[in-house]
Amino acid sequence: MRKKLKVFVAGHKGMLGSAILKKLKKKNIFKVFYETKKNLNLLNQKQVDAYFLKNKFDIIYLCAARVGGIWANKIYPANFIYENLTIQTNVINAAHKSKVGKLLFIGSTCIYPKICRQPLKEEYLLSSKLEESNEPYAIAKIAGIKLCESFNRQYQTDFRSVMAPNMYGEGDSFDEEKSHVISGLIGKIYNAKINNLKTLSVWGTGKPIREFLYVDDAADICVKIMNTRKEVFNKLVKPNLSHLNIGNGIGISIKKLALLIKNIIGYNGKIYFDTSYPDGHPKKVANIRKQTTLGIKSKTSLEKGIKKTYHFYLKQKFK
Ligand code: GFB
Repeated sequence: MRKKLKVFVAGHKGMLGSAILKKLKKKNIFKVFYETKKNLNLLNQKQVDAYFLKNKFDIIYLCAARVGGIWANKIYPANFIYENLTIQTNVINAAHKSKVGKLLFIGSTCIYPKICRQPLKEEYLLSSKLEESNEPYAIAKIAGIKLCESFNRQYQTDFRSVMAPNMYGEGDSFDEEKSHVISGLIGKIYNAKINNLKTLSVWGTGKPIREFLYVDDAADICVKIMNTRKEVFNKLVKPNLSHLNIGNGIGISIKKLALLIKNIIGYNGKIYFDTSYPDGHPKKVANIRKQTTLGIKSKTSLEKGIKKTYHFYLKQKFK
């Protein structure tokens, strides 16, 4: 019987980490490891080094991060840059020191410039100024890509980076202030409906365009990318341009998104746009030609994904 590969999922409680964990557990070729924050503080380099040296993992999914929507990024910039830089530095360095075979680093398409040709190609990275609203987070994630790249160049490690669009789905946070737009609007619109509110505020102008990836599809794409042989993966990237966009390449305006969620929830009040809130990136839609070359694609339509997320929200609320 072939020895099972030892896989560590850092951030297994998060939306993407829990979806990847669920997927990996279904395959019986992996022995999957994960730890609570109490047992393993990823901000503590000594703890991370000791844990990795003790377990000698074959594969690592680095899903642990400080994440949040546009407003969370505005009010907690220090947390976003410090925690993401520290966690990724500790994990990637310890992965090298403990000779981990393969690591996946996950970032988002906010790494691309504020004003940029669309759809966003990997080579547009660092071609001009970043979007102010999430610059600390974006700089941390760009540093994470460069960390993986530099270890690969110097030590021939196989540390891969994928940049996802806005993800949503089961396990998302629905906190009005800190959440991303889909989960934020689901909570707000549901409350407006049950409280019979006449109007509902949507932040910004409603004009920005976003690409949304359902979290189970994101997990499926991540696992498939990690199962891709190194020589096949390395044909798609360059030593100093090693990240890959993942997603579905489909954009929708925030206004159309809000109307879609309003119809799914069955809210009949009026939507107005509160421009005292920022818009963020005018447009963030990824060019996913490299992902497509691998024959990997997302399956869940936005409408179906929102309905599943809404049902998860209700289940959570009334459990
Ligand atoms: O998803 P979101 O918070 O983050 O906002 P970003 C997307 C767009 O939706 C912005 C608008 O234009 C928001 O102004 N919006 C409208 C709302 N109503 C709401 C609402 O009720 N809640 C929220 N959250 N937005 C994030 C980055 O940028 O993208 C993160 O800040 C990360 O760091 C993530 O990169 C993927 O898409 O603007």
